[in-house]
Amino acid sequence: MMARALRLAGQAAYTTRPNPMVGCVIAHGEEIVGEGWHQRQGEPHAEVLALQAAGSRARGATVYATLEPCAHTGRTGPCAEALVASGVARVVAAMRDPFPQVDGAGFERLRGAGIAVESGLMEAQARALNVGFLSRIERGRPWVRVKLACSLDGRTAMANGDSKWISGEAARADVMHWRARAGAILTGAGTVLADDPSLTVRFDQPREFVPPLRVVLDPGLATVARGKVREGDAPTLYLHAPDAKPPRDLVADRAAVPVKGGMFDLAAVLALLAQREINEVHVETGATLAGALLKAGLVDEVLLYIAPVLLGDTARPLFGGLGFTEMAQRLRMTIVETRHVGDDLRLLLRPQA
Ligand code: AOF
Ligand code: ZN
Repeated sequence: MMARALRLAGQAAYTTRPNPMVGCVIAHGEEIVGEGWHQRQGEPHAEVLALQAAGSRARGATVYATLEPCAHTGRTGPCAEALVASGVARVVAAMRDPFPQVDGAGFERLRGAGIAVESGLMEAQARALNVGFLSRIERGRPWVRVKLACSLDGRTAMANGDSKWISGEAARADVMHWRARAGAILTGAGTVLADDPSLTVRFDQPREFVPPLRVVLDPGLATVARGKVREGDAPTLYLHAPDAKPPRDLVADRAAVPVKGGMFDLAAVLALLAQREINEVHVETGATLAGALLKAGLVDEVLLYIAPVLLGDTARPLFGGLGFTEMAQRLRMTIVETRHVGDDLRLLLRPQA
């Protein structure tokens, strides 16, 4: 039942942000009497939809929820209240909701009404599902995923900057899904100048898809008047140094971020994005920014497409500025997942702490 609730929750991967994905199944033993998932911010929560489907059959039933039922009145009413009113006998949650307005208050409300409450069933899967939401609430910063495409010899572009194309069409289409689930797509001014990416999501979008925010780190606002990154339906935010002089006619959304030693304070960049309710940041950029994020310990995940081609030893590396000289300095990563995508190999990696 919980596995099913988790699958239902996952259907909203491209539409719920900044809210978490939540699924709910209501059952009597093996018989499911109602189910639902939270599709979009402002729309009913999973439990409410499942209760609606179950109607009077909710009485005496067991509720499987992938997240603690909420206790607050946000854009919608409290789920815990609705569950109490429906007469369900037992609630099994995958995990507590760390959202400050819930954080155990949902469980308390249910227990106070005499409902049996358990939490922790398939918790690891539930946490993985909402890794971005949990990162923002618990750490005050988004989950950072750096996407890179490289050759077999670990190169991302020729010395002259040309990188079109290393990975195949299937890999480039696969990237669209990762962009779509992120709240923001982050790049640097150097990439805007060199590659002129649009950083939009191009695939069969679900109903009412909200395009991710495109974020350009541009200390001197050198790129605000150029680039495909300004075109299309998606919003664009420029982050610049405090002393940058914005052009007088600039209409773009922008914000100043502190600079330390000539480099952006990347932790401050992420804190700013969390304040804007960004759960997952998808980074598509060159070796300099990718390397700086990695060095600062701010990379949670690397999404790496490896193409079976060789670019040679004057081509550019994956992460710049690491400057390691001793084996003891090496940075280890754990391979979380491997998969073939078209002719390429896709790795999901996590830097080790
Ligand atoms: C639930 N069931 O299906 C979801 C929950 O103000 P709102 O309505 O947008 O509420 C958002 C918060 O509610 C969100 O941050 C999270 O803590 C919780 N989400 N809770 O009981 C659901 N989506
Ligand atoms: Zn709720």
